[in-house]
Amino acid sequence: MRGRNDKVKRGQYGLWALRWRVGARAQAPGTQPKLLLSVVIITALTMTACSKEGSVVTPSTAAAAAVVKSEAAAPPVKETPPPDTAPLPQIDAKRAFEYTREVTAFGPRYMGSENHKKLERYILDHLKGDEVEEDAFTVDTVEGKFPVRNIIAKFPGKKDGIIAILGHYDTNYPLRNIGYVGANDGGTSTAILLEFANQLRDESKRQKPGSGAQGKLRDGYSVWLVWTDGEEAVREWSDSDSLYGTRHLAEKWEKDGTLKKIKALMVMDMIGATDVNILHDSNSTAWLLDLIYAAAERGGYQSHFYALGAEMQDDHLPFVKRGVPSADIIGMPYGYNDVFHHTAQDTMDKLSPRSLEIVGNTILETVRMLDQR
Ligand code: 1BN
Ligand code: ZN
Repeated sequence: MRGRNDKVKRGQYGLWALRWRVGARAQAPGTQPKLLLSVVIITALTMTACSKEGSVVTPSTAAAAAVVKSEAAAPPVKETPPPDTAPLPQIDAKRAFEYTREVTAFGPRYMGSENHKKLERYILDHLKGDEVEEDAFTVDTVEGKFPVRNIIAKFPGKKDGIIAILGHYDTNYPLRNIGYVGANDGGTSTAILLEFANQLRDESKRQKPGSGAQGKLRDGYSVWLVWTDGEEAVREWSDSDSLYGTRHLAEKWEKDGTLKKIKALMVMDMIGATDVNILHDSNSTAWLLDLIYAAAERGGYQSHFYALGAEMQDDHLPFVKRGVPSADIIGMPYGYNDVFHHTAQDTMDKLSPRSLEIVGNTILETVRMLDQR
């Protein structure tokens, strides 16, 4: 990305605007090298053809020359894959928005709080009947000890490998007394995962009746949804004061061999702001960002992706550091100049179901595309 675009520094957190060099509108990042490559190939072919034109062609040699020429010009026989006509996945955006409202209505949900416990119960109640694992431990921080709990719902697939989708449910401890409710930051990530769980559950119900497949394995990879805890700092964001839940989970999954099975890991964060802008994060894995962009294009959502870039620290980092293909899908800036982020103004009125739909459909489409690899 850095080599391909002009960056213009903007605002806090080192956000940069990306000005694409090819064409007026943003290009899918993965398409530019291919375009360049085809230009090189076409030029080489044309130059070969031109050098032949210098030789003398007599009537007796004309037919043979024509054959040679047509053979030279014949394109290599290639199997063209059939166009992808699969319907775009469609989440229930109104329902996801209602989940966001219910989660936000608990109030501040910082680690160790009663509201945090209520929210854990709310998530687990939604996952009744699913395969759920909890990763619970205690963390020692500069503000004291806190219980931390990652909640993992597993939707097993026929293919060997895991697609993990993560989103944090905690809100900020330092903001506990200012009426901070984190509608977008914590609320939308919790809600979209609940909606993904509904979709993955329905997927098995939609399997062919009589095939014996209902309620069993999905057609692609296993999908694991992870409601992460302790993403936020308890005092001030730093390597040691942040990402408590995922630092623990990544270490655990490294030890038990899970990390090696993860084909892709995607983090949902602050995805619900009206007219959402998903950042292009340079800490994320390039091919996965490109695939997500291709999925967004299938839905006509690409104008909501990658207009701005930054180097994000988020729940994907502990996995990036261990070589897992990972992407942070984060909507920033949140409000003009990011004014709603980590303030008491992070409330429901700043959000829109349409943004949940755009990001939700794109991520489920990405899962479908990953399943085909
Ligand atoms: C995302 C949501 N983050 C925190 N809450 C990560 C982040 C860290 C975002 C620093 C911006 C700056
Ligand atoms: Zn936050």
